Order: sequence, then C-alpha cells, then structure tokens
Amino acid sequence: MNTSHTAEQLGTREIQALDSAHFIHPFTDHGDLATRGARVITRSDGIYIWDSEGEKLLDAMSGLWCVNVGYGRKALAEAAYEQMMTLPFYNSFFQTTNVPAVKLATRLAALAPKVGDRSFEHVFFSSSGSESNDSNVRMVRRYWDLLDQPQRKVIISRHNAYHGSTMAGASLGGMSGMHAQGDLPIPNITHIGQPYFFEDGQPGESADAFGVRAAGWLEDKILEVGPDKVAAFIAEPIQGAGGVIIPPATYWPEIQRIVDKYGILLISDEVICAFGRLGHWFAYERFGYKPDLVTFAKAVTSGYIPLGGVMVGNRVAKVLIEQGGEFNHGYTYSGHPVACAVALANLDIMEAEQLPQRVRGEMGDYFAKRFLALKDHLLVGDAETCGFVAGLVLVKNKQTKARFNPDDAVGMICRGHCFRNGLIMRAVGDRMIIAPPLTMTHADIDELLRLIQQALDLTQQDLHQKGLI
Ligand code: PXG
Repeated sequence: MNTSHTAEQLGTREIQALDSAHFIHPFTDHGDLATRGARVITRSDGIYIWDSEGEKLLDAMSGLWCVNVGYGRKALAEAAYEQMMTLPFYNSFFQTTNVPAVKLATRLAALAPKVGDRSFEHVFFSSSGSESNDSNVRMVRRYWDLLDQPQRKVIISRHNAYHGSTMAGASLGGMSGMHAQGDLPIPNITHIGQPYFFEDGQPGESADAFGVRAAGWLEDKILEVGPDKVAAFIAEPIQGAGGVIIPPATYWPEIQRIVDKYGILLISDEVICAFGRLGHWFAYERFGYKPDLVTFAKAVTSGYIPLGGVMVGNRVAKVLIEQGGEFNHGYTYSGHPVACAVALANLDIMEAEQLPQRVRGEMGDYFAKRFLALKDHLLVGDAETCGFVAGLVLVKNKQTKARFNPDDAVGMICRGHCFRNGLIMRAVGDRMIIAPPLTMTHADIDELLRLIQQALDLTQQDLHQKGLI
C-alpha cells in the first residue's frame, strides 16, 4: 500500500479517479468535477502552492483566508510534534484541563483590546468557525434565559453573510443557495440587507449617507420583530465569502448606536478578519465597535490545524459563569492540546514578525496603492482594499457601471485565466477577490499585481472575442 501523501508515486489521473470515486468535497457539483478532474495540490512554500503536474501558483487566497503566516513554517510542525509526543489529547469536560489550552486562552484574552465597558477575559474553544457560531447561538439563548427574558430568541443577520455550514451556521448566514437546501433558516433567525454601496447606493447618495441608511435596516427589523424579542445581531466586520464587501465608515458606529439603544448582544464574526488580516489582532478594533462575542477560527493556527472558538465578553461571561451553573454545551475537541500548541506557535510568529503592524503600516499602504491602481483597467468598475483583503468588480461599461449578465459568468472566465496563469484569485459573481498571506514582500505584491493585470487583460480579450464588450 502506498502511504505517500504526494502524487509522485500515484499519477494525477489515478488520484483524480480515486477522488471522484470516494471523496465528497464541500460545495461541489460532483458531476462537473468528475468531467474535469480535481486539481491535485501537493506541496507548498511561502506564498506558493504546487500541483501534481508541477505547476506553481501564487496563492492570493491564503488557502481559504487562513494561511496568514504563509506555508512551510517549521515551528508550527515542531509545536504539533512536541505536543503530540507529550499529550496528544485529553478532554476538558470533567474538571480537567491542559496547559496549551490555558496558555492560549490567557494569551487571546490579553490580545483582545478592551473597548468601553467591554473586555474579553474568557475564551470558548471549538474546531471551526461553524461550530463556534453554533456555540454563539447556544450562549446567546442561555444568556437571555438566565436574565429571565426567554422570549428574546431572534438573532438578526444579513443577506449574503457567511457564518458557516452547520444548521445554525448556514441559517445565520444569508446565502440564498444554502437556505434553498434543507429548510433553512431554522426558526428565530432573520436577515437584513448588506452594506454594499456599489450595488445599493442610490444615485447622488454618498457612501457615508448609504452607510447610515444600511445600518438603519437593523433598527427597522428590530421594530418589526419587536424589541423585546431580539436577542442579538451577528455580522462579519467585512463580508468575506460574500465578495469582500467593505462597509462605509459610518456603518459600524450607527450599528453600535442601534444595538446599544435596544440592549441587544452584538456578535462580531471574525473568522476571516482577525489575526492581522485587517491590521489588528481583532477586527472590531479596526472599526471601533464593542462586540459581546467574537467568533474566530482559520488564522488562529494559520490553518495548519483546525481550531476555532468564541471570545466571550465580560457582559455575557459574568452571567453564564456567575449565574449559570453548568452550561450543557461543548465539544470533544474543545481546547485540543495540539491545536492550541500550534496556535501559540503561530501567534509567536505573528508577534515576532509584527504581522498586524505590517498590514496596518507601510506594507498595507503599498498593497492598497498597487491594487487600487487596477481601477484604471477597462473592465474594473470599482476596487477596494482594507488591510490584506481586496476586491474589484468587473463591469461591462466603465462609464455607466453597467454590469454583465450573471449567466455570462464573467467572474469565472477571469478566474480561469488566473488559474491557468499561476494565480489563485476567487470569483464571487463578478467580484474578484483576494486575501494574500500577511508575509508578502514588496516584490511579492508586484508579482501578484502583474498576474492580476495579466488575467484582466486576457479576460478583456476573451470577452471582446465573445462579443460581450
Ligand atoms: N464565519 C465566517 C465569517 C467565515 O468566513 C465561517 C464562519 C465558517 O468557518 P468553518 O471553519 O466552519 O468553515 C467562515 C468560513 C469562501 C469560503 O467561499 C469562506 C469560508 C469557508 C468556505 C468558503 O470564501 N469561511
């Protein structure tokens, strides 16, 4: 039996056939995949990955928004090895604990900035973003029950939000395609519009005015549901999977005013935005709002091993811990020692290399300057960045900002050119998005922009030939 994890002994075709025969992929049309064959990714280093045919790709999506320290970090492998040899697993259910989990909770509490009367001294661990958001639903409901307001059950979220793929995660999310499968959302979850100025701003309306108007949809919804029935509002600081939707500067302050006015809990889902992605350890600091619960996952370990969790703010922790007795919730792997040891080593790297500061400082400025220059391209209707996330929208007519017909799948055409030319860039409809590793140098950013420019030029030629522009 071949136990090699590379494709060197098994040929690409053989792996693709076994993949098709046995592996159910997430969010994948398997009929379609079987006809193409999956691209087999075999190794990685720095900001690059390689496939089984030896093709090198600049991974401008950091795996899936997570490999913030880049690939090939020996220190993370060593931390996992050491911990596996010492204590690979023990649970923390029955009055036991383990040192890496305690150290990580302490360290995360120290990294999470206090804002106003909110501080974060407690952490709940899971193994993913989806699980963490399920835990949020459990904690929010328990909180209001303990405060004798059990009628406060409704959690408000936003259309086109992504909060995971479990029953609660998919329900909290606002992806219509997900809701269409499996009778979602579950009861007591409702959605408002997203703050997407390019699409929903009215003629003559400023981005700032739109930001206040979009936040106002939350107040409208609270009044519609009944203020005494609303438990919490959940949102990503910047919507990631929804296409890098960056809210106007006025949005978050107005959201804060509204959640304060009605006393509802605020959940900041920072699965993508935390750990330096926006230039801060936690993204609520970037926008200056005061969440009660903060979801994290992905880059807490830079994706090297699964780990997620919730930063539980003092408002909720006080009630759950001091009044709650036993909370009947938790996972086998809550506080997994190996995952926590890898997270600690990952935070060491981020601290030593000052990755959040880098993104907040000159490197983030350089990235923004180079990316925003893409606005000059004929196909680009708008381009935006925040820290190390960026998005641009492909348009049919630059002057009128007329959009392409969704059936023409222009984003996928552009993505195809990226893929064939050594760049991983995502398409969400006709928005092209990236979230590169935070370790990018000036030269890496130059190379990234060269590849994006090339993909846009090839897309333009292609669309011209197809008669779409
Ligand atoms: N919240 C947010 C904000 C996320 O981005 C999750 C929760 C769920 O995390 P897990 O670990 O359960 O996957 C996510 C995950 C995409 C894409 O298409 C984004 C995610 C996952 C898969 C695909 O951009 N984000």
